[in-house]
Amino acid sequence: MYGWNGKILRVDLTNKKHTVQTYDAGFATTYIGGRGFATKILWEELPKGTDPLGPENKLVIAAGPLTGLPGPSLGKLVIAAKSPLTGGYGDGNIGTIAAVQMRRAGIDAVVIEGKAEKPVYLYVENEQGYLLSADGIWGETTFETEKRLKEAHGKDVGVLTIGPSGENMVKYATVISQEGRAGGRPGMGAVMGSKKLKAVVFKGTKDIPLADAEGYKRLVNEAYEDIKSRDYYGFWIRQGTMATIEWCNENSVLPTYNFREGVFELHRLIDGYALEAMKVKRRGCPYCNMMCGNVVLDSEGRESELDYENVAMLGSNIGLGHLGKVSVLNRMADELGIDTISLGSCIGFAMEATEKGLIKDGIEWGDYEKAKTLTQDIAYRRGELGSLLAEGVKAASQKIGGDSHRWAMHVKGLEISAYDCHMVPGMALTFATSSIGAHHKEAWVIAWEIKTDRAGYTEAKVDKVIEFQRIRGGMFESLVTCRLPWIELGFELEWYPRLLKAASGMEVSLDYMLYTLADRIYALIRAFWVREYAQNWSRQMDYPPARWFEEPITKGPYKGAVLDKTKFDTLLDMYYSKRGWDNRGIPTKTTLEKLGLTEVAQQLSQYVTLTP
Ligand code: PTT
Ligand code: SF4
Repeated sequence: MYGWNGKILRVDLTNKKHTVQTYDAGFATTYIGGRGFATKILWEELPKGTDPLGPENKLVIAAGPLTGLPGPSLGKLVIAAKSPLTGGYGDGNIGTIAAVQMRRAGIDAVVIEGKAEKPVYLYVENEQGYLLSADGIWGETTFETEKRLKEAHGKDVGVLTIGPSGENMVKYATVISQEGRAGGRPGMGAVMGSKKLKAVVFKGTKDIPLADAEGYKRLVNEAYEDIKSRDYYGFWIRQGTMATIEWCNENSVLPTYNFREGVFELHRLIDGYALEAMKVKRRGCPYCNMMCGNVVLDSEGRESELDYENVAMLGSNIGLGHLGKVSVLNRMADELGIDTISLGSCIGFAMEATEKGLIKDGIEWGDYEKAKTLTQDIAYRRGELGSLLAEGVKAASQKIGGDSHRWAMHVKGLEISAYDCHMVPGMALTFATSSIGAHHKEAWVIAWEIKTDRAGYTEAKVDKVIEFQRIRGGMFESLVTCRLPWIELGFELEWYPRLLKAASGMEVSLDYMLYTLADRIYALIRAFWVREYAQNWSRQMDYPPARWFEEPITKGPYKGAVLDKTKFDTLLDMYYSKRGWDNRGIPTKTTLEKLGLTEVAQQLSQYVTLTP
């Protein structure tokens, strides 16, 4: 095989063993890589009811056939496991030199199971895995851990690490690399912590086998030139994802005061221009020529890498209009290994609960000093409030009661990322149907929606959500390449099958990736959720929070706007029907069989009655 290495490293932490599993071209083309591999492995190998924080859970670190090759924005990885935050399928995507080194180590994925007796880290070099003691780094921040591991193994190694929050199994602990790359929002860091696995270090010296090395090189040179020639390139390099703050505020979708509003009075103090005034450098993922990691010096004089989601959730969403201070919270989240979106949502939730008298001695809107202390408390599960919020907003609302479940901003337990949806039903459908719980990553329809027919509940919106899910959640997450060249600069999707053909020699068409592979992945992930929740599964799992239906926004151009529940239900019905799922959101037997998932249908029917 070319392109794929055809090997997966299996590591058992309990028995301190590793093996190399080979796979063939059939498996490679059926699942491609990344999320495709992860869904297949987790569906087959995790029995229903697996404890996400138990040794039986498996952590899958998976690349795709283009990952790690020189080429535009190809240095990404998927990290997946059963999520401790949602109880369903969880994954995240991270851009890191670890992706390149893993592939150069001769493997395409690592599957880690069991639990170490004492804290360890996994060192992988050229198909071999070594479990080494994490004495001296357990308890350290992600930045310090990566620094020490590079001192020990060389500055070129790739490191994926958790911080104290992962060690303490904070339910939204994430995995960090290179002091500013993060992946695995639904608690992938907590899964590592539960296994007493502090880090995974990759080093490889092998060449990735290419079918047409010369042709691939020519194509990649052309692709890099193409990206640089795009109109938006110059501005992208200046602000990256941070340009979104201004756009969101203008369009009244900037999450503000725990998603009560869509405009923030201090937005100018945290927007892309504020970033430009503070920026000291750029960094990003390997092989990328449109690097978007904008680094500033925060209010404590330390470097912090900013992205839109981080700033919106730790800025406007908690009422903090000071970019230097937001940057401190962001950098703390990276050092401690906590997801910024969930952290901002949890802090905003606590602020609202304080205002409403549901929490005593809580935290006021915009209180920066307390937000800093609370971030530490969450990471170390200290104190009543820190421990409460370490479980995520869904669990916190169940505990504090009152009407807080109406404004606990999550879907399926995963906190909503930074777009207020009082007045964008298509984006609300994105959050509702995202395959890991509320995340924008799979269908960022909001820009298109605002440009076309903002208020409508139309079939076109359902089609757009599915189209984007196929491209972003299916194709990009399986090839495991960065989707931003396509989204931000219009780099055409047709480049990817061409690159894949040159790398692997295989004709894998765009249509195949979008309509067969992606739909198979979505059905399989849905089956995973339904198997877990069984009789407790219902379409209620696919609803956005009550706030967007019940509490109109009170400011800005869309004052008075709320979502319409009946019309939202119509959107959801259309979505199910187009996906070939029944009105509970469960794939029908026919759909599963059509996608080559006959055995999945058989298994699933043990837990729920399948619609023929
Ligand atoms: C992603 C989510 C996002 S999406 C952001 S900012 W974004 C937040 N970043 C965090 C962070 O930083 N530190 C932290 N402690 N927590 C964070 N949580 C949030 O995590 C990221 C870029 C971005 S920046 C985006 S949109 C794109 N995401 C891609 C994706 O998902 N798939 C893909 N094929 N390409 C993508 N390209 C872009 O990558 P999750 P990264 Mg990320 C510091 O992790 O779990 O998927 O959630 O990977 O290397 O940091 O690059 O405005
Ligand atoms: Fe990484 Fe940004 Fe480049 Fe994508 S565009 S590969 S997220 S640096």
